[in-house]
Amino acid sequence: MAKSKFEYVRAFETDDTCLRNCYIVVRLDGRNFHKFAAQHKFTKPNDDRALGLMGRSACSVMEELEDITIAYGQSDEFSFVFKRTSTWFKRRASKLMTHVASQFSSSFVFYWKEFFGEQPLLYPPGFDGRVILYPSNRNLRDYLCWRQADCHINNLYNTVFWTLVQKGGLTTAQAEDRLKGTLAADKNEILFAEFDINYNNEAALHRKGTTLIWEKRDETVTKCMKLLNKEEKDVPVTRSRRRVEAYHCDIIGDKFWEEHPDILEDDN
Ligand code: DGT
Ligand code: MG
Ligand code: MG
Ligand code: MG
Ligand code: MG
Repeated sequence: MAKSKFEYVRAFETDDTCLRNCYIVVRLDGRNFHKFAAQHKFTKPNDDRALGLMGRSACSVMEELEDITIAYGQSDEFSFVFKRTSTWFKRRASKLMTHVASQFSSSFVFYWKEFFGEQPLLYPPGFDGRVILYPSNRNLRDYLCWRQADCHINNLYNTVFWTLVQKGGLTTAQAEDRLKGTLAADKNEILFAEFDINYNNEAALHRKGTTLIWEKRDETVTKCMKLLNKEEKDVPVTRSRRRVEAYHCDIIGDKFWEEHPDILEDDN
């Protein structure tokens, strides 16, 4: 086929193929959600509508795109892990990242009403994306540990901070002062001693974030079958279906990974 004289511009495209054998992680983060949360009156420190919408949008990403085996989200961010053997879009980083970001953003708007009801979406939200490659199972697990530890640190701080303000009557400046230099144990103690709150009893969604994985479920439906003697009979038919399941559990320890051995592929 004849080529136009303009074809040469294609050669300016750079190769951004992700290294083979590596897990490909795409992390999205809400653009300027400090303002977005304030304008949409998110409850502090956690807004379950917003967290639910983030999870629903991430679920849509997993269902619509190929080869994502696990996703983890907290606050205004979500990380998606493509299996290390994925060849989707020839492993081109820009293709994977932009598909994740656009599918997530459009879902966030599409499902807004399911979570916020009549409260209007005031302007179109955006999400940035980045791609990170992890060559070993340990590296990938440590990445997810890092995000869940971040969730824990921020949530413990925010829980004490807003309890001091909302229940303790402190100003935000006073609460900030009070928490300066405190360790995790001090924060737990403030909650327990002064407000009778056991941090471990706070919602798992807030303490642990959201982990999405694929799970096989047996689904039984009743089908009407014609028998050889032309009689009809209702018979149960069981099929195995794959669906995205949400967990709000610890993913730092070994338990979760032992219970879901299919998420990680062998290191060799
Ligand atoms: P960025 O990511 O650099 O464009 O800027 P931000 O403002 O998105 O900053 P980031 O991502 O470090 O922090 C997330 C912000 O989103 C933080 O200000 C708190 C807010 N946010 C996230 N989830 C909730 C929530 O459930 N409730 C409330 N009130 N705020 C939330
Ligand atoms: Mg953000
Ligand atoms: Mg963030
Ligand atoms: Mg096209
Ligand atoms: Mg389950």
